[in-house]
Amino acid sequence: MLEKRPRVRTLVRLVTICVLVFGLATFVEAKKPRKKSRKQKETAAQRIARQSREAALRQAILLSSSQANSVNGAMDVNSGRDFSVPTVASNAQFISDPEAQAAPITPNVALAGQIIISEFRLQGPNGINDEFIEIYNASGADHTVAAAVTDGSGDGYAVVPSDGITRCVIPNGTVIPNRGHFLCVNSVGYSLASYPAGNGTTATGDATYTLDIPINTGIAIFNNSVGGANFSLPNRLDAVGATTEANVLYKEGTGYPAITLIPPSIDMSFYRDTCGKGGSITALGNCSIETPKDTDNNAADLVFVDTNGNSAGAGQRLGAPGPENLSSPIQRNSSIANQLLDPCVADASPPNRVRDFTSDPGNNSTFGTIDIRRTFTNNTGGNITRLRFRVVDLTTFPAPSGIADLRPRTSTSVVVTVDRPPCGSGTSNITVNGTPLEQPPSQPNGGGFNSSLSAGTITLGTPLANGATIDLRFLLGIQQTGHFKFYVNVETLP
Ligand SMILES: [Ca+2]
Ligand SMILES: [Ca+2]
Ligand SMILES: [Ca+2]
Repeated sequence: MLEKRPRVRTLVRLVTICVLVFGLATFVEAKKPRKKSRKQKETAAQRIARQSREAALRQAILLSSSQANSVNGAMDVNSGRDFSVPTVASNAQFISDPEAQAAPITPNVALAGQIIISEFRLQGPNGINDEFIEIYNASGADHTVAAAVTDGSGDGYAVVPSDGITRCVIPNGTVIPNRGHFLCVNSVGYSLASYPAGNGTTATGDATYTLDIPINTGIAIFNNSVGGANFSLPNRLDAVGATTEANVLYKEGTGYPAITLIPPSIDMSFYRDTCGKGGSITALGNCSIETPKDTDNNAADLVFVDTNGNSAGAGQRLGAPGPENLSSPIQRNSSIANQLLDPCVADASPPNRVRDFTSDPGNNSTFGTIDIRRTFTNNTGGNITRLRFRVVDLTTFPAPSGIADLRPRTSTSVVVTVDRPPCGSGTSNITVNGTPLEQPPSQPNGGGFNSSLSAGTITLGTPLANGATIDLRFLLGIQQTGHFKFYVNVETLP
């Protein structure tokens, strides 16, 4: 169970050196344009996929970071870069090709690494059947499922553990949006069906099964559902398995560290690193990626979290499962700009950041809170009907001395006085909306890695129009002072 860390620092040290930089990442790859002749060899579908990848690469993450020894953070331009996506030479500007867009798209079978297992667990507080397997479209474009081998009966891509018995099939014709998800759950025990997803929907399974998958068992996704010899390495799209999994077809590399201790009711998950630090609590500085990491080495790619910060043999850090399905919001870091709530004031000063020293142990804030406020702008080109933020990197439990132990908390709206440009010409009062911590899973210790916080005022009925802004706050309880970081991915609908 989570334990409070000894209070070894003096109150003087409460004047923590917390530096937060909330930087929008705008990554622009500035290589020279490719020669025209090479482009002309692409099929229409390949060109669309390439353009989508290029657009995605230009969008980068944002979030916040801390710098180890500075007191005043500055606006930092960060770029999340996904090394798992094939690098494509990019023109500086996205140039649409009407002919290509208009051409009929023939479904293409996914290649290895394009449709991957992005998160899973094989046990939960509801018992051995409290399982889910989340699939992610990493292809760089919307993907229409098209099995490589068919037998005419329910064809699609199969999710299969190492017993060889198919648990879920993603049916042919299913469209998984670019960076979208498909969720496979064990309907006997799955306990996270009410975790928020899209507009009025929750994280229910897109497909279900009922046969238990034992803990540490390897799981693969294949480009067909025919089975037998067709469940082979050439037909494998991705796999995740523990070091104890004997069948190498169902893991990548030597496997993730096997879970050796399973405390009762552990609300755990393995998810693919989406920051590039492997779930490190102490590594400061910017994230190097913003999409799920897949280097075909489970041990390096997967991060273990649970809501009590247990040490179960596979890594220890406070965090939460976050199952996503076809209806869930999609990461759009590049389309949502952010800036200081009050650009006339430094980012570490009120109202952009407020440090409250009031001890509130009951709310995971023994040493008070920090409250980070930002203004977000919708640059997607259309209405946003859902907006939430997923924690991809932070300092939290169990943080060593000198590193802050932060607990993302539910916040409610507050009225704040701001200056705003033209600076010094008068102030105004604005409402800064809260961001509730999304549950379940129950997070009695506060949020952590992979937790999500929602901008609840943005809905189908009250969307955020293109070009419109919303002022939001992120409330973080402090259980130990020190240097900190806090990075999130932005997820939206549509
Ligand atoms: Ca199980
Ligand atoms: Ca892989
Ligand atoms: Ca997830």
